[in-house]
Amino acid sequence: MRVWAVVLAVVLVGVPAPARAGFTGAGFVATALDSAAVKARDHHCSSSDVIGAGAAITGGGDDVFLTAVGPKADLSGVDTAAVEDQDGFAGQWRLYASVICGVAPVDRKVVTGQSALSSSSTQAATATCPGSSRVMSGGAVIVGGKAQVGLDDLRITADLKAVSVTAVEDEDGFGGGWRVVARAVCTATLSGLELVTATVPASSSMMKALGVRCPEGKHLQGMGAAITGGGGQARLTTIMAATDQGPAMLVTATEDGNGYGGSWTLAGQAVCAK
Ligand SMILES: [Ca+2]
Ligand SMILES: [Ca+2]
Ligand SMILES: [Ca+2]
Repeated sequence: MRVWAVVLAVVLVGVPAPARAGFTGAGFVATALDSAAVKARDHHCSSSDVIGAGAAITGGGDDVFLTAVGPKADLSGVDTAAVEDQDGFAGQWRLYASVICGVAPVDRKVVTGQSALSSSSTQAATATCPGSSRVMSGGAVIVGGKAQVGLDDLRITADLKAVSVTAVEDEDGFGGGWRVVARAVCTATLSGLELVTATVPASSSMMKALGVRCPEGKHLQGMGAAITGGGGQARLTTIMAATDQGPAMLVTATEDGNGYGGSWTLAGQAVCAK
């Protein structure tokens, strides 16, 4: 599939580390291709800082949930995890961890928000950047959920002030307690910071995908994605840097195993800066 040709063609973009803060490159690693029920993968930057991160599931179709995506809370690497759904998946699948590397702004700070531990079918958490700082990248983690909660939104607000994460229980629900965590990496010193958002038109197609590119002269710093109208029956499956296409990110989402009759949209977000 062309979408995956784009993902898999991602290459390290190696440019000398600039003295000022900003992007230096992006890359990815993957787990083994097998049918393990739970997978996690870390990734790092060899000679610079983790400034943004993403994740992707391939081969898992509508049977695997993304449960962690984004930079680690201490920014030492990336937080990437996925799990097969409640009735499992016999096929082989892979989890990709995508990292965006650069010279971190000196003032960067990680802010976290989380929902209360409960069995509410939809839960949301927001991480808001303090003062005049704004979001350069974000992340989401589903805690608990036992393979029955899907990621709906890792949304960066239009004013770049916050990361808003929403997750939803699967179609037949989940009786246990779980929570969702939102993570924002914030800075007030990155030059030319802007958010570029693109949206796939509403439809009931089983799978949706799109790429979002930074404007000429700017680099990718972080990524967001959001499903609207999925009724808890569509979930995010890719939020990944695709730097062979220039400074761009790729997002995909898919309906659950028995589909969804409603119409839904998928948005991808690229946080860009000079
Ligand atoms: Ca299944
Ligand atoms: Ca369930
Ligand atoms: Ca369904």
